[in-house]
Amino acid sequence: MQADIFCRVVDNYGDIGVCWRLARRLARGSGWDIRLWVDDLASFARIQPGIAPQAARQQLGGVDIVHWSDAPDPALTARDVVIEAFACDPPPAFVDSMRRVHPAWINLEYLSAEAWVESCHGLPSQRPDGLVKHFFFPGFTAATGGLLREPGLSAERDAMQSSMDLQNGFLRSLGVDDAVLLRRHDGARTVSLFCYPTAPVDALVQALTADARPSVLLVPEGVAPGLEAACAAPDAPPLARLPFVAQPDFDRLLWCADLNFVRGEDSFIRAAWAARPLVWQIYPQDENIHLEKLDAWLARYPAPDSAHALIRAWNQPETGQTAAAVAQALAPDAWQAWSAAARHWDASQAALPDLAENLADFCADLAKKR
Ligand code: TRH
Repeated sequence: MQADIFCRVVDNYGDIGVCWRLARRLARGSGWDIRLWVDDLASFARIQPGIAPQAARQQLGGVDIVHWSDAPDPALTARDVVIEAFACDPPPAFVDSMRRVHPAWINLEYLSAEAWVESCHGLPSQRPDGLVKHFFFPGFTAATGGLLREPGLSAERDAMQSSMDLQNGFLRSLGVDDAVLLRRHDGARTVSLFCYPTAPVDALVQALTADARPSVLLVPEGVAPGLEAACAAPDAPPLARLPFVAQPDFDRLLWCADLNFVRGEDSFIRAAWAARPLVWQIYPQDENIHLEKLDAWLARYPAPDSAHALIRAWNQPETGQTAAAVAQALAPDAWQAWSAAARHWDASQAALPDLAENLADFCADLAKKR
């Protein structure tokens, strides 16, 4: 199959994060010839070392990367499949070329746990010009498009999580100093934090400082800039700042942590695949629409009430509940229950076909009907 994936970076890193992961998964896993069109190569370069932000065209990871500029190369025309991520509208000239070949046209939607997704997944939209666009919804059930998960992920994760030396060697390679690694070795809880500026991080630091079990914090550079001040308090957890790393190393970071605070869409799913307790900060939307999406996911997430309460507090900092909620969720019995639920959540999701397999099958079916 020859496919074009179109990605417009709205903000943050999730749009390119999802598209890059999908492109690599289809190129490597399904052997597709993938052309990935990206408008903002600077954001791409932040999460993928080796990306040249000025290059009109480059190859990386078996993917042909096209800078989606205002004047796309007219020689680049539609082939078998067009994947439009998050309704980003491919260039008009490219859509003209689609009218000549009538490719499978997929609109890859944002992830939601809401029930209506199942009834919309896979539906066609017939356009006046004769082209048909199909809506492909990621999701948590077999009645959706599923979630991206590479084969062999569980085994690689289990190997790393079973070895403190492997983990500390990896963290040392990211610049984490020996004092922090020693604390981990002595049983400190490792907390990773990837959040939006609105997250109540001071309350988190306060609760971790008060907790019987010491913690260490691993935080990417630029995230929660006020954290250095909060962690300067007596007995506060030491803070290790990390560089932005490529997605496979970001996965390894999540696997090294006991508790992962994540955000958006892609890191949220990658933390689930770490099979460890996670706190999700959902991408904020107007009129609190994001809280409905959060509740829809919490209804599926089999963690104890104390974990649900912490996740809600984290997404509604104005309620001032975070510090108390952290203490309750980390209490030994609650923590054990949450850890078991995290393993169950990963295993139950791992049993479903991954999004790339579902997408490849979906496009193969469409090709048969052409
Ligand atoms: O960056 P985000 O907040 O992106 C968001 C969401 O995708 C949201 O759905 C979307 O509406 C909004 O953008 C526009 O969070 P997310 O989804 O976790 O994407 C971050 C990506 O960055 C993810 O693929 C992981 C990757 N990453 C790395 O590869 N290395 C790193 O060091 C870090 C910190 C992140």
